[in-house]
Amino acid sequence: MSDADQPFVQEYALDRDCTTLSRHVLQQLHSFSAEAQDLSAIMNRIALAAKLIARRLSRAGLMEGVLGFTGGVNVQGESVKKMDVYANEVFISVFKQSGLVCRMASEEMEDPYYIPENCPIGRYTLLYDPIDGSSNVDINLNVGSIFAIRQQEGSDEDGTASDLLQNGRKQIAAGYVVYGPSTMLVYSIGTGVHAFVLDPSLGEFILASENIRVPDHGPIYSVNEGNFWQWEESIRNYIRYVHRHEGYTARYGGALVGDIHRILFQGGVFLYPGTVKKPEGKLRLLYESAPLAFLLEQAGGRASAGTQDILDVVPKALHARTPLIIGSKDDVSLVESFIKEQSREQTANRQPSAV
Ligand code: P6P
Repeated sequence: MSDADQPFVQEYALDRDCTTLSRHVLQQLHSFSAEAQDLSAIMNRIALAAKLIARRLSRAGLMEGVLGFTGGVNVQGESVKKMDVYANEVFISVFKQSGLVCRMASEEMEDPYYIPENCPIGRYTLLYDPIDGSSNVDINLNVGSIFAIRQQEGSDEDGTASDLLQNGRKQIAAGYVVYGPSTMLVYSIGTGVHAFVLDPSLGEFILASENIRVPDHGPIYSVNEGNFWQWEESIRNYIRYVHRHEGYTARYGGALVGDIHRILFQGGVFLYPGTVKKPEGKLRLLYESAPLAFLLEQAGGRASAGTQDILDVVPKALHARTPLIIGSKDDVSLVESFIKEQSREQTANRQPSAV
């Protein structure tokens, strides 16, 4: 590198190190309006929550009271990990006294949590899964946090949060944090998908990838094949197809965020289908599937519940579940083609045969 290049490289390096999350939001919005500043500040608070969670995860094996179960069961009927509780409280703490978020809906709380001191000013709701994939925490494998931001519509005086029971196109921002070899925050405010890496030496998330595009097709299919015999025949037919055709490879980490992160960068499809016993599937709509669907659509991918886009699904309840087929648009469409084929066959079988 010639001496002449030195200043440019240094300037670029400095500018890159200054491209923090809050600055990037304002750049993306090309605005310093009150709404832009709000969104920038909210993202900054989410980044703080991520840093606090990452710090605890990095020392979990050395500290008392971090790993293992609390002995309680959450609204989902799932055993609660100590890390689930800690992470949930971190998100609440970083938004108190923020004047930003009035209401918080979490996988770990049956009802939304209100922050009254924020409500006259902050009209935003944060929907989040504080630690996704917590079964991985005790074995030091990647876990994640998932978040979505919506405007609060109406006063919600009855506390039913009924305005949250709207489809995912009401989201104004969404993203996830993946706690892996590095901690990465991936987000979108509707202007593309962008990834930041936590630089521990700065204590800041620094821009790493801008305008990420998921490939139209990829080799990965990510699904828990242990559920094979619980699926509809259409999903079993899709799995038989990828087993019998070259160019596919299975990757399943048991933690949604890590599996989605792989597909965002390498292409392919993640599936958590419904089963005959639980047609609604396992994953939650409002704070898992809808935020990830927002991101993948922003990256040129797709997310389907099987017969409709995830972003068009209207939840009947705060903790509603949905089947999820998400990733490269060609691969999501291929899965849907097997579902459509089964539907056609079922319809044909119901037709009275011509005599
Ligand atoms: P299964 C983790 O518990 C989670 O909610 C997601 O992170 C993950 O994709 C899924 O459940 C794994 O579920 O039934 O394959 O263990």
